[in-house]
Amino acid sequence: MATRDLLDEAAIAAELDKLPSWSRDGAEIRRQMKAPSFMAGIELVAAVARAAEDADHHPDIDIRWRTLTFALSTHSAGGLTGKDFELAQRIDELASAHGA
Ligand code: H2B
Repeated sequence: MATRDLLDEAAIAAELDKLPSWSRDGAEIRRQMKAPSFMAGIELVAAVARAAEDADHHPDIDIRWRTLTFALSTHSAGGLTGKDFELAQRIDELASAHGA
């Protein structure tokens, strides 16, 4: 299980290498995706919300019709931790399962 300890730059770069759909923006990582329909996007957001509750780690979510943007940062630590990369990986799996 990932911790909420801040990762150093080398560790962040190594994690990002494993998640090519995500980009770094300062203290957060972000992925934008397009769902097949508005309702498919909403269902994907609901699945991500359940995963976030299970992980006790919550993304910022922006919904614009079919375009979804997820941003992850560990607010309590003030930056990126293993929790962010663990949830990013789970969001990738859910996105694939929802056709996004
Ligand atoms: N989500 C995110 N992204 N960052 C946090 O620091 C955080 C969270 N803290 N979800 C959690 C909940 C914390 O409030 C609980 C008490 O563990």
